Amino acid sequence: MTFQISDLADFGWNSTFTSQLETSDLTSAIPARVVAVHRSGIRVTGPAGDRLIPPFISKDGNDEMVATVGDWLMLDPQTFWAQRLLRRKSLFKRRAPGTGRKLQLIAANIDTLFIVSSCNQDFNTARLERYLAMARDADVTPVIVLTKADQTDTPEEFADAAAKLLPGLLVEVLDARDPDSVARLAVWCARGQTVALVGSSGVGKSTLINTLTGVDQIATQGVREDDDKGRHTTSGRAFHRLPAGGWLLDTPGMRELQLTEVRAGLEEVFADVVALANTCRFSNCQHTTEPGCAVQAAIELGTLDAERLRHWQKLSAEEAYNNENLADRRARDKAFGKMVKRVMGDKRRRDGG
Ligand SMILES: Nc1nc2c(ncn2[C@@H]2O[C@H](COP(=O)(O)OP(=O)(O)OP(=O)(O)O)[C@@H](O)[C@H]2O)c(=O)[nH]1
Ligand SMILES: [Mg+2]
Ligand SMILES: [Zn+2]
Repeated sequence: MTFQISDLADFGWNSTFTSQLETSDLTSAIPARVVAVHRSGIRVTGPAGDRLIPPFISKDGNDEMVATVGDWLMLDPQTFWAQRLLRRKSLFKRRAPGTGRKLQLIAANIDTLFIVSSCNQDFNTARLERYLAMARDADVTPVIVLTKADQTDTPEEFADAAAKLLPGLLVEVLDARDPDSVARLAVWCARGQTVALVGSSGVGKSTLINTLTGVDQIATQGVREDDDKGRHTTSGRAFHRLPAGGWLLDTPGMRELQLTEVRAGLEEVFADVVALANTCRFSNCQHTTEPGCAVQAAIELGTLDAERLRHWQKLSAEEAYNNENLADRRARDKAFGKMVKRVMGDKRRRDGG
């Protein structure tokens, strides 16, 4: 069996992958896209249909060379076994919590990440920066989507504040329930494109998915409230077909993505601050009251916003904490416990107890 490259775009294939094909692939292999990974095998889809294939084990032992949702595999046309994993355009991954800190691959080959927030108290530039760093780290194009435009008199103020976070950042303000409004996202949802969403609870992700797909297939908060059987779990399917021809990837892993391993992304989003920090007199400068601190100098000059420095420090600290080995953390907590006990003991002795 052979395939037509033109049929592949229906499954999110784009030129990134065509460039990786070898002449022999055109007759001796079939591309298939991973839609789910189970312990027993991989569920794939593509021009050759849907099927469950054996797990893909790469020969080079690299822990990133494991198939994850969104990956493209080249299958043997007779046995349908995966022969090769195509190089990814993007990859969301995280370190599992625990001492081993095993690498977990969340999703591959997402083209656009819709970072969803709303025009209300959920709007928080520090959180948006965190998601932007995550997108950068994964090599995915971020688009800020601000929902509930209908619930504010000043949607442009929210849009402006978001747009300031990165030069050239794309921001869309809309009513997630209104198809005409959501149509603004269509350019990213076209054939050959894969999108994913992140954002806090209640910002309208499910509402947006329903409007984008044109089908009421995802439980929204409203539905959940009406459901007297209790919690309404969001549907288990990872891939949703979009009428514009693209795919929307919605996995539990994406939903739970935390800020981990985003140092590179953070450094890009805060490139100006990092550049300044590199010119401080002391390499271990904390940018508070040290002499020769280029960061404080810039704040005084008004070329750097003090808030921006605060965000950078907060996110860097959080990132460092997330990446700290759990064993180190336990050791530190234990040392802290001992210190508390000692201090309490000293106090009791002093008090004559
Ligand atoms: N007025 C208005 N309401 C919205 C909009 N977007 C979402 N909502 C409402 O906000 C509530 C929460 O929306 P959901 O789509 O369930 O939010 P979610 O992001 O999926 O939340 P989780 O599943 O908990 O993560 C629902 O009652 C929606 O109808 C919007 O643009 N305008
Ligand atoms: Mg939801
Ligand atoms: Zn400094």
